[in-house]
Amino acid sequence: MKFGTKVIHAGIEPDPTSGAVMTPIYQTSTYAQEAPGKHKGFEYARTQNPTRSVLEKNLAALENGKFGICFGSGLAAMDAILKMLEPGDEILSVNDLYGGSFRLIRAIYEKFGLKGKFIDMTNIKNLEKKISKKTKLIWLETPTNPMLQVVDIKAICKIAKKHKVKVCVDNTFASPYLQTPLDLGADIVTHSATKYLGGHSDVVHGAVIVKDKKLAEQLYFIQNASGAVPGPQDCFLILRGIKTLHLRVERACQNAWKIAKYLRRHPKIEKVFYPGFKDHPNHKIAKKQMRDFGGMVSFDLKNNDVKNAMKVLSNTHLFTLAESLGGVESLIGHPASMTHASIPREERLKVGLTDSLIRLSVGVEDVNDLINDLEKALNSV
Ligand code: P1T
Repeated sequence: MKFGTKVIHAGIEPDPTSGAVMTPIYQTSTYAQEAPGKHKGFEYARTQNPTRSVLEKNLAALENGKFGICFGSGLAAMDAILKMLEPGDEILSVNDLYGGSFRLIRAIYEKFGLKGKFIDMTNIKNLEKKISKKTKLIWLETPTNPMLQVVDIKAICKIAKKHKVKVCVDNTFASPYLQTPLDLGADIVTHSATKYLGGHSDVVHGAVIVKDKKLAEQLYFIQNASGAVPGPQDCFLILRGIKTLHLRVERACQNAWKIAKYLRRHPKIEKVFYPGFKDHPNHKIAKKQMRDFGGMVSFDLKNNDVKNAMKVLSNTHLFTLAESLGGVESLIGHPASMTHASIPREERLKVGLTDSLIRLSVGVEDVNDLINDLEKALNSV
């Protein structure tokens, strides 16, 4: 099955009890048993839910994995992955990542004896230097949030395998339409399904996808034992969003390209971060491992002028000033005060995340209207 067919059909059959073509929302917390232990595979809705099961199968197919495991948010999904580790274990992570992911490692898991090290993995030598006997997990985001660095998943997995270290890729920014890390050797893929998978900014949800049965068993165990599960209506919304994933992401990529090129020509702009540009430092690897360059664009104004950045952020009308990304509507954000406020300033500055950086999540509107909107906002500077 090709991707555009999988999004609509993989794991999805008409409902066995009614023939409903769309997966019903099984809004129930429990299931009748004929006799103790004699049931239809569903006992209690934290453990299993038919709406969630369909979504889990669909997600597994999209990522070319075997098992999907759903959670109440992207961070709940990450939390479950980290719970597979033991005190004393070390996580090597990319040094540019979503602020909440950084915070989960630093402010929660370090208390329980895990150690997080955040390094520049665009240079593979850094990884080879830092990997040790204690390293048990490599955490990748690619493209990264918000600097849009791209790391070489295949090369990193090769090193990780040599050291028997698991690799998890947060595939939120790319979506499985643009990139399937399990095909490149990753052990685990995770998503904030709140973003491109859901696609309509109306649900918070997380997912993990793996190929390996043992890993899946551990994750299903944690899903049930810790209980951070999504409700059936949220699963329904993600299933519905996924049906147009390929169409939405394709258009977002086209729009983002045009906007990135427009911004780059603009005299008030110092730098545009977009992996599609030939002179982006990771362009070659992005071209190799992704099917297109994504719908996210970041940029900095001349002289890193914070006051001017605030003017731009306050003067768009189609681009809504808001956290999040990956919806049909375009959003504009200020990572330093919004999505990445939990990362210490000196850490942010090391990766180029200045106080004036602006991040765009480009939606699927008419691109000329979007460019006009940015033009007007830039005129306010
Ligand atoms: O918000 P939640 O569904 O819990 O997902 C967390 C998360 C995980 N991974 C990445 C790469 C993310 O970008 C996010 C959430 N990010 C935003 C809300 C944002 O605006 O960047």
